[in-house]
Amino acid sequence: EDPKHLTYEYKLENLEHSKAKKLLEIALEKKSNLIASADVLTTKELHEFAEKTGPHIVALKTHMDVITDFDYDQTILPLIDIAAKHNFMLMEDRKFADIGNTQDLQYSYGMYKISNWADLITSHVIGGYSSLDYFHNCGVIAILGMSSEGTLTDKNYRDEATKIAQSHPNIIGGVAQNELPEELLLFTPGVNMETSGDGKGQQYNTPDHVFRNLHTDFIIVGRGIYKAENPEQAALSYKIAGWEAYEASLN
Ligand code: S5P
Repeated sequence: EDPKHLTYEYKLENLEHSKAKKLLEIALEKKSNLIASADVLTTKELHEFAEKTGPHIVALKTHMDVITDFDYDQTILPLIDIAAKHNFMLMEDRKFADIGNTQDLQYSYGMYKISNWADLITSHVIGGYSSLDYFHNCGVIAILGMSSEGTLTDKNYRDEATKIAQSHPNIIGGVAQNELPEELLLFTPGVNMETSGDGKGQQYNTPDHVFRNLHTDFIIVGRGIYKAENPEQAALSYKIAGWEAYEASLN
């Protein structure tokens, strides 16, 4: 009988994109499916958070546009070194949502120069298939379904967006709250072991729920880690919970 959840080994063999392979290799090596969301406001906090959580995560997800003292050399260059030291990937949660030409500019220019350093980026697919053509040298994670209350990503939208994600060679997976076709990696935010919401529309599930019911591949955890009293310990707890939930979902 086929296991319900496909293994990381199977996906590593079957997926083509180098960034998808790299992510799966790190997952197997670290026994981790945890992506920590570093939604902090200063360069110092970002670097400290990356150092503390680095050993336990496969990727660090950022919103660089909330870093109040952002400076390319001060913020990005040390972060690249920390990522190399602890072997995790950098994922900029930019959620592009424009025409191809504008996304091309936003990806490579401005202060953030995302294309220089991000291994993974998030993008809406609202602009259609060819709006995604300019994201070279990174793995694109399509926003297919959102975790927030009242989101407009209804079934029809998700189905159409998923078709684009399946057919576009730059896309390695999707952010969603539902199961995806096996050729797409599934990234699930809205994960917290302590609480079911944040009073601002966010809706949380446990690691166990998202592996068992959605067959997710990677959990994305923000406040559950960076707001914890001991973020390093919290990262380790989510890493262990995520890996155990993955293993349990194979049976
Ligand atoms: O549907 C989504 C998609 C994303 S990428 N819901 C989300 O919450 N996210 C992001 O995941 C969000 O922008 C934030 O950075 C993180 C969740 O953070 P938390 O503090 O609620 O765990």
